Amino acid sequence: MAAPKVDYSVYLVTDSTPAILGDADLASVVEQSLQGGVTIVQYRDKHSPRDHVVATARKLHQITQKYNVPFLINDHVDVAAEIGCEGVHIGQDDMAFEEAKRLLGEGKIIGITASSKEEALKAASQGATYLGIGTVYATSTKKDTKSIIGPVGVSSILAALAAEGHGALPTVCIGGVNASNARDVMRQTVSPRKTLDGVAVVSAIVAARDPAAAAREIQGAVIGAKIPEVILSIARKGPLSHNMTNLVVQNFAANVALAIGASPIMANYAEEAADLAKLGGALVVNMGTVTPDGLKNYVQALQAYNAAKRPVVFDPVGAGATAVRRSAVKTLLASGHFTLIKGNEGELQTLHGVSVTQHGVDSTSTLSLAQKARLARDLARTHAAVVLLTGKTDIVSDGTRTLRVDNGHELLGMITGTGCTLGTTVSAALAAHGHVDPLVAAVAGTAMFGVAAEMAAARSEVRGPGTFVPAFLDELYLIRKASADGDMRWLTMVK
Ligand code: 3NM
Ligand code: MG
Repeated sequence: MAAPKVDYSVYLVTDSTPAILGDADLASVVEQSLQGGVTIVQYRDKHSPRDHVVATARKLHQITQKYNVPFLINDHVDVAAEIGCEGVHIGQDDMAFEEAKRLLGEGKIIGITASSKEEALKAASQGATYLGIGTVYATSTKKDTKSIIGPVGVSSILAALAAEGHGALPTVCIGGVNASNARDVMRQTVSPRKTLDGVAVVSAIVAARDPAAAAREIQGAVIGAKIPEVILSIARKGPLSHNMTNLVVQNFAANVALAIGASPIMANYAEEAADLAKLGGALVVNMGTVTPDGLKNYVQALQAYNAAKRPVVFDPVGAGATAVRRSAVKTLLASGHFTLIKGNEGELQTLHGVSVTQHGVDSTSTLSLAQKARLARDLARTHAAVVLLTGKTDIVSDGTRTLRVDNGHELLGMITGTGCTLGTTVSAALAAHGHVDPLVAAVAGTAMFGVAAEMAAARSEVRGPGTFVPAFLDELYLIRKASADGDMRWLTMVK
């Protein structure tokens, strides 16, 4: 069996010194940070005696195991071997890679620090599992840091790795990274060839008053920087977006799919679904104009895409509005698995079993942001799906990670089908990138859509909904094109 894929996005390195940890309890800080979304933990302790290191490592490992997060030990390869944790991190002055590998055996993570292209390429060719690249910014946490290389230095190391065939080697950067600059360092090092997988931090989490909140904020910054990868992947693969959608939006949805570089097909006859599912795309089931015959077709198509292991987006339009729709939702959720469920507050409350009065299919909002985040997270867990709760602020959750996207424009609410075409956009993102990370795919599709709306609305020729539509299609297309040309300036608009 292949080793489970490691998520390096929010990499916590611990520090037990009073200057950083203060009088907090390390185990409690680690646990809080895991609740906030830390994805990998390295126990780093340069001062304690060995028996203390062993005892602390065991205790922390028990905690990370509860969260299914890998636990690494800095330097003490023998301790890692003794407690059987997931691996180690070694610096340039520590044990040699081959020796560590021999001590740990197969299947363990061995990360290496690299401060230059030479060190990075050597570690990569030796077989390091990942690289910690630094020191990116000045830090007082580590006294003997070599050189401050900045985001430019990180970029040049990433470029060298990509050029030498190590484009797939995971990388994080380290040194002075915190919740405020994580977004900058990630964005400044984004390239079409190789992007950091995450950031490693010590004081930004260990010394934080609220380690969970710090971890959450860093998570958002890192995921935001992965958006271009998804946009580029849609453009490169041109995936099929198979829409079984309502009569009102078919034309618009097809145009949106084309603008972002996907290949639309509006096919409502489910006999075709098994063939279409083999083409590497994704399905959108939008029940905006549900009929008995339509429902049968949705079920058959859903099952065909499930059988082909291809993504399916569910858009339960007006879910709570009528008895027919409530029953259709039940039938669909019981008939197969949806990769992503997208809806406004009322629709998703209906799915969650809350009875809400919906007037027509338009959205109204009564929940606070925190309540919405909880609703999205709970639904995601119930249906093992990514949930996209749309509204002024969009919320995306996979049950573990919950993020907000604050892009969009009120003109989106003045033309028909923008909710439905967001479903189409996200389906293309899932088709292209869902196998890597469906949450990132959903965030990327949502952000691209919202930013395009803002850019369109800001155009001088746009004076209302009528002029907005063509400008919006243009901006979707221009974002795709700029990204393909390596111009990521639009990313600064992602909120
Ligand atoms: N390694 P903070 S910098 C452990 O450059 C470590 O290799 C570094 O701490 C390197 O996030 C560093 O508090 C400390 O700045 C990073
Ligand atoms: Mg070391």
